[in-house]
Amino acid sequence: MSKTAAVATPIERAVLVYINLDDSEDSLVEDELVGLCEAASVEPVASVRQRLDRPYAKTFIGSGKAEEVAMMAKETRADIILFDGEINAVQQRNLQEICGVRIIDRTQLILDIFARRARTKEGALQVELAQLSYTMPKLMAVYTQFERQKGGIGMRGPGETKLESDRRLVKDRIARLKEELEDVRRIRQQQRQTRRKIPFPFAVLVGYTSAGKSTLMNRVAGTQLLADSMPFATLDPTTRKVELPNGYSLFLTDTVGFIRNLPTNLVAAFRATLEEVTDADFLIHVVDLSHPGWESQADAVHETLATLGAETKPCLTVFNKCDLVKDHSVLTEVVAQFPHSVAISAKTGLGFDEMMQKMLRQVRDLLGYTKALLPYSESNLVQECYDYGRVIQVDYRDEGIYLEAELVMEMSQKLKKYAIQ
Ligand SMILES: Nc1nc2c(ncn2[C@@H]2O[C@H](COP(=O)(O)OP(=O)(O)OP(=O)(O)O)[C@@H](O)[C@H]2O)c(=O)[nH]1
Ligand SMILES: [Mg+2]
Repeated sequence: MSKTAAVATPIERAVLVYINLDDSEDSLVEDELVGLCEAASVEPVASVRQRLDRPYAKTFIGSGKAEEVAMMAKETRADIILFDGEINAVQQRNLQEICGVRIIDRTQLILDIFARRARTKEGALQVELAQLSYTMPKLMAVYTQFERQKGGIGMRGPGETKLESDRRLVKDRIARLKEELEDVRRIRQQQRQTRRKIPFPFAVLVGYTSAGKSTLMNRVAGTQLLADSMPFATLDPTTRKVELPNGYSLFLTDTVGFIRNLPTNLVAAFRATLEEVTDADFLIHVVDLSHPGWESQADAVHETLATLGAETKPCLTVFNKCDLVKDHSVLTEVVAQFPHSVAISAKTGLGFDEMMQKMLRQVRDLLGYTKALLPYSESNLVQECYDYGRVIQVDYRDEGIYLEAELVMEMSQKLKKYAIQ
């Protein structure tokens, strides 16, 4: 980190509060939160745990536990208390009163990391919308509470007016951001439509954050995207053409990673970016096989894909970081267990030939093999076939133009009435 960046982002000391029920997940949950802290310049100074199947309405954790956390925060001179869950407005206010320091939840921490990573206008707009949509209900809850006590002593005057105007400001800003993002979306849609004219399928790299998507992209597409062990290194999508064997090509997009328990309004705010996923012809799901929790990470990815309505898309599962997996039988096992999967190392290039062959297979599945006899009056279709696929043979015969080609779906539909066996 550069000196100026270090000065600009003072480290905040935090007491971490875990609430997961399943003790077998303790180290995974802890490692993940600590990783998020590191990415947000937060230094964990102590941690507490209370196993809860559902949070308490008023204080999230039990009131006794809240007192304990408050003591701990005081003893460790913590700046914040960070909860590994989603805290609502009432709980946040009550906890803040008990503990006397700022209360932050996991979503706010993630949003903070996103805000640090946002480099493009689109990224910045999306992060701001997510932050405000997350803050808005909290602000509303506070406001409604004051509203209910209207007329009570101390409840009249500037305090209330300020809340009301703050609420309106936030609302206006949200509306503006949504409009601006709608423009971004339209431009992205146009770009995708233009790309659609190119006769190659589109694939998107999806996966848990830090699975190795950008590292894979850099190796297959020659990009120099930031690949970093910190979570959410990538925020904005990048698309590049990738050459496959036998003259086939593919357009590949690297985009933001997923994490478990992503709030839906956060996913919604990233709609412009995530439409790359819903629009793709197929997905390449990168899994970090060296991670002890890879299975639950893969589940979290499937859940997010379902939220996006992309769970039924064709998918190639790429088990990555195989250079770190000591037991080689694990590799053969997982590949045998998961249909359409391959084991690789994006770092060393291990397994890349096989992965490229699998990508090729997916691409060929998407191109329909067509044999047709076109009337000479439709000879313009021949050129279109060159544009929208791979022409294998053209023969100008007496009875018409004989054509054999592999074509994108729209094009093979167009030739359907001239198709021959
Ligand atoms: N040993 C090993 N490390 C890898 C491999 N692939 C990626 N990494 C490392 O894993 C870390 C995360 O890699 P990225 O490529 O940034 O992962 P990502 O999926 O793009 O992550 P986000 O953009 O944060 O979602 C980096 O430190 C990489 O160097 C691999 O095959 N083997
Ligand atoms: Mg990345």
